[in-house]
Formats: sequence, C-alpha cells, structure tokens
Amino acid sequence: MFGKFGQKLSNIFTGKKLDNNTLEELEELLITSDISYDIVCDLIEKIKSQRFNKETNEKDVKNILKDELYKILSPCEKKLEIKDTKPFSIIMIGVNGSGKTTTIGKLAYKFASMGKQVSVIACDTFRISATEQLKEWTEKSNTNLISKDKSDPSGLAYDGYNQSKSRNDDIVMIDTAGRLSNNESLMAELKKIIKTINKISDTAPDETILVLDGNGGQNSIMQMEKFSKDIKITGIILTKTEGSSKSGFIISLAKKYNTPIYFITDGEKISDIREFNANNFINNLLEL
Ligand SMILES: Nc1nc2c(ncn2[C@@H]2O[C@H](COP(=O)(O)OP(=O)(O)OP(=O)(O)O)[C@@H](O)[C@H]2O)c(=O)[nH]1
Ligand SMILES: [Mg+2]
Repeated sequence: MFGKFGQKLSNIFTGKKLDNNTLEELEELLITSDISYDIVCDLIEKIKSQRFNKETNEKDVKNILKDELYKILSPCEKKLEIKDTKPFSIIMIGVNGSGKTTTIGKLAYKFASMGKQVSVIACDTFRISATEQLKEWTEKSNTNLISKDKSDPSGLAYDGYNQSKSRNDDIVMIDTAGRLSNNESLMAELKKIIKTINKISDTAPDETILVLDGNGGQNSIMQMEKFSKDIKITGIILTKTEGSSKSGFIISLAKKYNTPIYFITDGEKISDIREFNANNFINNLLEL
C-alpha cells in the first residue's frame, strides 16, 4: 500500500520517458513533502541525470529518492553510546519549549530501565516551575534529582556534577533553561555551565545535545546554525515528530552538519522516545 506521496508519484510517473514537465511536477510534489528547497533541487538533478529521456516509472523514482536521502541521513544514525566515564554527562540545550525537560525525563526512565544509576541536575533555575516539572519526571523514573532554589546555574552544575560523582552515578543529565541564541547573556551563561563542569572532568560534558522541535522547519536550521557557533554540539534530539509536519528540515541539517541524531520523540508519555532510524524517517517523509 502506498501512502499519499506514493500514490501521487505513481500518477506522475506512468512509465513514459522522463521529460521536463514530469520533473516539474515532481519538484512540486517534493516541496509539499516538507523537504527543504535546496535538497529538492539536488534530488531533481540526481533523477534528471539518471533517468532523463528514459522510460521511467514511479518505482525507479522512488528508489532514487530513497537512496539519495539515505546517503545524506544514514551517517547521522548513531547510537548515543554511554561510555565508562563516571558519571557520563549529558547537557541538553535549545530554545524555549523545544522539549528539553520532557526528553530528559524520558531518557532518565530509559537509562534507569537499563540498570543505570542516574542523576538529573535542574539547572533551569530561571523558571520557578522548571524544577517541579523535572521532579515529577525523576519520581516517575525513580532517579535522583539535584536542585537548589535560587542558585546560579553554573554553580549548581558544579555542585551537582560533584554530587553525582560522589554517588558513583553512571549518568548525569543537566537540564538548562530555554534560550534564544541571540540572547547574549543567556548564551554566556550556557557557556559558563559547560566550562564549569569541564573544570571537574576533561571530557565533561560528554554529550551536548541540541533539542529541536520537529515542527520547527527552517527555524530549526537557524537554531542549529546559531547554537553551534558558540557551542560544540555533539548530537540532536528531534521532538514532537508525531504531528503533521514531517521534519524534512533535518535532511538539510544532516547534509550540512553531519551531527548524530540520537533520538526522536513522538508524544508526551514517558515511553514516547525512540532511537533515530534513517530508513523509517525517510519512509515517513515520503509517505511510502
Ligand atoms: N506532542 C508532544 N509534545 C511534547 C513532546 N516533547 C515535549 N512535548 C511537550 O512540549 C512542551 C514543552 O516541553 P518541555 O520539555 O517543557 O520543553 P523545554 O525545552 O524544557 O522548555 P523550556 O524549559 O521552557 O525551555 C510540553 O508541553 C511537553 O509536554 C513530544 O514528543 N510530543
Ligand atoms: Mg525545560
């Protein structure tokens, strides 16, 4: 069974010779599928170079599209590997509301279910309810919350990291306040948190993960650009992917940055998180 995209594709490609008209129709179809325009142009060029003036059916085109997208995306399909460094430290960064705290909650649960000992440091001291929100998640996953009212985020990160170390935790995750990358003082604060824990351990933070809203479109591309100017981002988590948007922007990000995409999340429940799979993502994107 084809999804909508597959059906439309078979309407365009009827086994006739591929000409400019069919290519134009394909371009329009690809643009509606949430793939960024730069990538659409590349895909059209690829199909043109392989099939122009040749009899072409929907299956030929589908295979080229899948292959080309897979070439771009598959290098980003990497597992988040928890190394033996104790504690293995993960900091989550991103704009307001992208899903950092919720994702930390889900990961704490996931790691705890794998038998790991986990602490979470509530470094979003900016929003009063943020610690409360994290507390609920750590209670659900039976993991340890480290928080301190009215403390400054980097001081708390420092103390929290040390506490986690003395508990002999396997993993420590650091939640941070949402911030726009053009807010210089908040960006400076983020850099300070990172620098501070790096004073305790050379490898810390072991992972710096940018959490991106899957519905963010071009805006998410800009966020990656801006955050990575100041901070070395080692991975991406894509949230809210169960919605109508298919997060096609991630193809452009993969092409430009090659950053691992560790997880996607698709709901608000604790188990709504899965490892990123390039094949599944492409099938969903192309509605195949
Ligand atoms: N539908 C859906 N909602 C999600 C998902 N992940 C997070 N959310 C929701 O998105 C909203 C924001 O999530 P938070 O985890 O608070 O986001 P945040 O990045 O910590 O936000 P700030 O701390 O304010 O920057 C909440 O209502 C979450 O329940 C997801 O995968 N799917
Ligand atoms: Mg938060």
